[in-house]
Amino acid sequence: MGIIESIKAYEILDSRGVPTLLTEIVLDNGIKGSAAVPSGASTGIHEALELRDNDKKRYNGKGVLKNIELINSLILDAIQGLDIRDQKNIDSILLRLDATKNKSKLGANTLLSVSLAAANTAAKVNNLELYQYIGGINTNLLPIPLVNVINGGAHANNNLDIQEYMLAPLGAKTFNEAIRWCSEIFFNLKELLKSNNYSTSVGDEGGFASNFKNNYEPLEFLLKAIRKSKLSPEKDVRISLDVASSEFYKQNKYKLTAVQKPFDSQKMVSFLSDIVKKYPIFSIEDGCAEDDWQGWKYLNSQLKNSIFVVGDDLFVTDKNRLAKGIKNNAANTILVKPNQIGTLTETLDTISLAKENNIETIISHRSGETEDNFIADLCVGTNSKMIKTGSVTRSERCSKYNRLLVIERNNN
Ligand code: 2PG
Ligand code: MG
Repeated sequence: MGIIESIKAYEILDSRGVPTLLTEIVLDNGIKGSAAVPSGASTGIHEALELRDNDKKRYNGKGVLKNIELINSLILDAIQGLDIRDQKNIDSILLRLDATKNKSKLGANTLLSVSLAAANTAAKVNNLELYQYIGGINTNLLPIPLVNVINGGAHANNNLDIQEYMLAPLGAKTFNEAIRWCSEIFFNLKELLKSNNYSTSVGDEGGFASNFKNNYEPLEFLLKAIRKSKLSPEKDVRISLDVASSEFYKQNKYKLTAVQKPFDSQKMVSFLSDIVKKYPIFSIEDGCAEDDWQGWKYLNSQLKNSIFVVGDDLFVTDKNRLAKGIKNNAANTILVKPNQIGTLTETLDTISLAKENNIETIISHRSGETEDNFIADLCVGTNSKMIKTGSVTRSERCSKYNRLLVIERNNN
């Protein structure tokens, strides 16, 4: 047994220096568990809301003291005395306390910090690794990491429209080998950028944030870096993109900076299909904007047989939006970010719906992260085929990769 006795919440900093929540649950038997929550930059308009203080005198209004107050009073009163192993009950109480459609009363950040801390604490009570607690005994699949080595869009101060250029080491025999390949490619890429007098400073997710001639040039650099690492850009390592196109969708058109005339949906899909023809692409995320359902249908019809067509802003980890996507054949893969929806139960429900409908799942970090590595366990615990958690540099990204390395090692 383990009964919730108290909760402590702290205002800590995320990887961008912005406040976020660290919440710790303490049980009557002295066992404690905690979780810290991340925060996005290219957030979808349908995401659950983050609650912040809006007190301009502190942290530019981004403080989370209000959230801490809510946790210490309203939330503690409602869940004190409950069995920590009853995650569904705890989450449904949190949802009832909020009772808004987009979690605007208590904040998805507030709810998620409590929800994930509860799961971490319950795993300890059960003497289980977190991924085993989440998924049971049939959880031994290590994911393909999608490693973001070139940053653009809202994550960098450069001229790239496409937000993320990632390595997808699909040919690696182990997770360990996948990470080694990506690290070696990262350093070869750095050499190539340096020798071309390109900047090697990095963006929010630890990938290089240089300026490039156009949106294609990073793909050429990646091909060179993969080959320089004695790997095949077809069989061993392919390329994944997060276009994050909602960011440049204005008045029903895609306004890429490099292109004079904005694209309509059809042209946007042709632009992406052309990239898939010319380069070894593994997946494309948010190729169309969050409400361009016609664009998505066309995109998926063109590309679903050759690559993973991934919905992030489109689905926002919401099972209702995913259901609409399934009905409309809008994508074959969903990006899963627990803080887009607010509780672990809702996240797991969305993953279940995806699995029942043969939609692949990619568990994902946010661009503002902490050292918390819950998503690594969530990925293994749900047998998700892929994880997206940034570059192989910056500790808030590596903490997820490092946790997966440990899980793999302990299972062999
Ligand atoms: C994305 C994420 C993570 P952000 O768009 O997929 O890479 O970015 O957290 O800024 O929304
Ligand atoms: Mg995205």
